[in-house]
Amino acid sequence: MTKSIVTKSTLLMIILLAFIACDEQKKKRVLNFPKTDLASENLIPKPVKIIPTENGFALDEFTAIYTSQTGAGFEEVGKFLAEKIKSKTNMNIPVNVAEIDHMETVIYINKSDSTDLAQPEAYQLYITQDSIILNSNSAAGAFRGIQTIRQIIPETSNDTLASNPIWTIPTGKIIDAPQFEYRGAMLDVARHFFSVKDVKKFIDMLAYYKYNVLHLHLTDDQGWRIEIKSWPLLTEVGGLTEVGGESGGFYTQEDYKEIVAYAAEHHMIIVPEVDMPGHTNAASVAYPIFNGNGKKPELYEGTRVGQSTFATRKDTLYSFLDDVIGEIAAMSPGPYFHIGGDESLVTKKNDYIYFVEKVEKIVQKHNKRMIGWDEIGQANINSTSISQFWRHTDYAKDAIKKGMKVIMSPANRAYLDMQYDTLSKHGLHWAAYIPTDSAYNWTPEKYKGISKEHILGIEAPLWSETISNIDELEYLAFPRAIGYAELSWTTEENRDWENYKVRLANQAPFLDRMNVKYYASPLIDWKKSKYTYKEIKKD
Ligand code: TNX
Repeated sequence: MTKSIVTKSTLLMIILLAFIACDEQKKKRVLNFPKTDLASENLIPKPVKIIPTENGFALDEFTAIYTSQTGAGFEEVGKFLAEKIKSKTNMNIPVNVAEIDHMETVIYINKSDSTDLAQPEAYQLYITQDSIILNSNSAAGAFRGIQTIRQIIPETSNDTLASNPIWTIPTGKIIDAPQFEYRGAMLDVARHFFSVKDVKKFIDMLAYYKYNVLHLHLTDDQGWRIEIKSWPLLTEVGGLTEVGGESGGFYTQEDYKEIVAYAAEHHMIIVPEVDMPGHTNAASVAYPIFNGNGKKPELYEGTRVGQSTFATRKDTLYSFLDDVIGEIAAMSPGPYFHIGGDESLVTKKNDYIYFVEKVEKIVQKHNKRMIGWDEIGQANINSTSISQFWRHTDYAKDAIKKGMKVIMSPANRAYLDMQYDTLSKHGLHWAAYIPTDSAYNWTPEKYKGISKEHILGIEAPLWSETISNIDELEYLAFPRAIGYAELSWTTEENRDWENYKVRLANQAPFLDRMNVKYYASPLIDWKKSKYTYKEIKKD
């Protein structure tokens, strides 16, 4: 087994070296490229450094992909790239095929141990006329690198002297790595349920912009959306409803595993959230013994918050939660488990603190780091737990005093469910109106005096009180989620609204090809858009 791997990878290496060395053969075609400029490509997020060399690499039917055979996951990254090239250009590019009749250009995805690439998810691209070499230390870094390649393949082929269609890629060098290790979006599947297919499409879009986290808000007053085998009524009863009176829905454990696996193929993790001790009406309808608000729980389809609580002093509650957290943790390979903890308005403060401290232990027992909304900063919890800052600066700072890291999601800047302006078809505006520029134009690295060293990353939450299908989801998420991708990845000195705005305008052909029903903000001069601002105003 080992022997055959070595033989195969040696063979590929020989082919590659022969290819790189053999100049005579390669120059068979005279390609008439206009001068290119890698630096003016519409890359989002903007890379750390781009050094253009003004030539062209020809991606065409004579291109082949080779990958490291020894680095775990590299071949899959190569296959992923081939699949995306196929859907953009309709060409079948071979991956790690040893014998090719007529090969002109090569994309080589290489595992490199260079110290330049020590930072997680770092990658470097060297693009010359006949080869693209993508170096990374890990498959995750290589995966981020191929998103850059995808973004610089033009939407259409160009005319050259060659007889076959050619997609010209500008030559040069790109050096890149993310500024934050946690780059997330959240989807609330509790207020309205979204199918596995919808979630996968959202993952497709997020991965293209180098996100690595999708947080799923799996439970709330209006619905419980994840099957728990040891407590079946959670979904059988608690999954029946959603906001507005439509029937709800839930993920079976198989569905959830399918989402987790799909995320993993995109080098993303799922952060599962069970929101508690408030936001627990659906669970309490299923198992009234855990209800702590003194009222008879009934299924709820409205949008008020802060009415429900678990009975936090009941010991049986914690064996129930041990089962729930245990089952979900076992299906979630990521390091985090989110316990919610927000807006527990009818839980007494002492009871709330008691609850968070007990639940932290359960989360740790299942080998996960606890994340909670910023209110958890009131409890005496461990420095390995994480506070998600959404509203209360003081609580976030309390968490920092305990040595905890913070995820930045301030509602007035980072909430995808806030309306763009007074004309927005969907969304709320309790925290702010967030037009496309104000979503981008802020500095999460030093927001409200929280400094970068305390920040794990950024997350843009999409609450679903006002949206019930994928088109509405996309209207609120895009284009703003593209801006949050850049805030998470690109450092402050490398960001600039005027420059970003042009790159964003040029995402339109991709968004249209993906059939994403984005909001065509009038602040952006969209390159080509099916949806005009006038059309939006008319509905
Ligand atoms: C506040 S943000 C909430 C959610 C709502 C959201 C609507 C947070 C931790 N809690 O329950 O869905 O506002 O914008």
